[in-house]
Amino acid sequence: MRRSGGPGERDAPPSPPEVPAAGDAIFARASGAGKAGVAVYRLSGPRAFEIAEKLSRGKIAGRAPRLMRLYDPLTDDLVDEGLVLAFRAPKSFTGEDVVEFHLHGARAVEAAIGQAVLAAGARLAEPGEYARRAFLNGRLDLAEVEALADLIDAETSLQRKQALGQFGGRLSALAEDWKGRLVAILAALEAEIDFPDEEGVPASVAAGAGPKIDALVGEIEARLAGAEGARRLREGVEAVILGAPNAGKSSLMNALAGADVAIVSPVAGTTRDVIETRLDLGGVAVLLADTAGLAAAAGDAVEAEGMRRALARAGTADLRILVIDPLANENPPLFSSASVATEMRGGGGGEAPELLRPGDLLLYSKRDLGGAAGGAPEGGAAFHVSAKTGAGMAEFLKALEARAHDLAAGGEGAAFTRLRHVEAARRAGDALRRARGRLDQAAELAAEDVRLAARALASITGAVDVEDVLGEIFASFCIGK
Ligand SMILES: Nc1nc2c(ncn2[C@@H]2O[C@H](COP(=O)(O)OP(=O)(O)OP(=O)(O)O)[C@@H](O)[C@H]2O)c(=O)[nH]1
Ligand SMILES: [Mg+2]
Repeated sequence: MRRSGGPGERDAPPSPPEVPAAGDAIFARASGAGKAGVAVYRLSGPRAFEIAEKLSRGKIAGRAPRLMRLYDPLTDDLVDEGLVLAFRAPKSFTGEDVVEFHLHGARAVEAAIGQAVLAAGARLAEPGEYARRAFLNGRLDLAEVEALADLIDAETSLQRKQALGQFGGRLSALAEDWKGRLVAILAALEAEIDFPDEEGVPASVAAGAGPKIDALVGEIEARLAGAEGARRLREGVEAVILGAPNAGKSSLMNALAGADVAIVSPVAGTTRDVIETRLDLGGVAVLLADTAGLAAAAGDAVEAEGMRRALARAGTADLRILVIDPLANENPPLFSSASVATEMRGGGGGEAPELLRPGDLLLYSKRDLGGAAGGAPEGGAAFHVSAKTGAGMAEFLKALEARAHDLAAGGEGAAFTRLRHVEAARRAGDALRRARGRLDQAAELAAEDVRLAARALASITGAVDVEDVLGEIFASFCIGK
């Protein structure tokens, strides 16, 4: 249900990504924005050393850092004093000559150094342009570029480990290995096509290639099975808090976040929008959403829209937390959303998806006020907590963390961390299954399918067929990366 897009989505050809001139020397701040003790600036391009020397008035040489004074070549103003490091091509991040300036992290220095290098002949880098050059110069393949973006974005320990594994070439090595095996199968098939008269060849080729293709399909499928956990780990597990108005949803959200994220009030219908916060639960990022209360009937159009959004989020989330106030009269029977959805449609019939799914959590609230906790949903667990006193919260938090880890299971060491990888692997698997079916009848057709599969796998590392995704991947970087 998460999958989107039919074949029609591919109709519009992607506009060609703008490729900036590769020969320019590009300049940007590599460290984070704002005031800091030290800021790192990078200059990359064939003329990087020459441009840097216009500022340093001295020789830019080896990697050993040198303390240098930098001047604006137009005004002769002293810009700052700092460390200068030189990386000679191809042994640099971009594969080009690179000069790094480690200067004082003042905004005024940033402005001055920028002006000075521009005057000396550099231009400002586009977002992701350093990584793009690293890719084009063969320093990083596409899977590694993506992993670098993930590492920069990593917020939790497991996200960091996942990104580092990928950056270390886990997926690249796998894709290369698979591709190598396909090339060997292809060579055998082509021998059969080129020398059809050799006695006994067809049977032997089919016999030899068949099990090899089967083995590969099996490996690809095994890796695909871990892709969902990997995606959840990378993007964060989506959890949503649901319940009747005033059930204590926002109070729960605030208690979990340890901050006043959402407004809490005794007025039913306080929360109307979806409010999000991020939690780090034992290394798994959880994107927690608080929602508008689900009432049997909406008071006004805004409340109705709030309920619609809550139900929509419930449908797409990885985990639902249903909050029930045991003392309240209005606790809509939410074990199945059918009743809620039906009432929201004004009593109209029709199919509605289940609201709760196996593994979802049920939370009885306001334990400090008394009341009795009810049962647990099928395949899930129930808790009785007080957001006010914290009673029961530790136990609930432990269960929430365990669920989040279950949902992201295998993600840390997974090969396919992005939809792009999954789609390429699926294309390869489909082509191989087709090849398998044609092996006995038409070796030419089977060979063509094996070739398609190899191409699909090659697109993972960016060896072929990637022009249309390049722009998208590099645009996800900010300037200076
Ligand atoms: N005593 C007690 N009161 C609570 C607890 N949790 C929430 N409340 C109170 O219940 C009322 C509703 O709390 P909210 O957290 O705003 O409930 P909600 O489910 O977000 O409500 P809506 O946004 O209106 O749907 C407020 O007056 C809270 O102070 C609790 O654990 N103990
Ligand atoms: Mg609320």
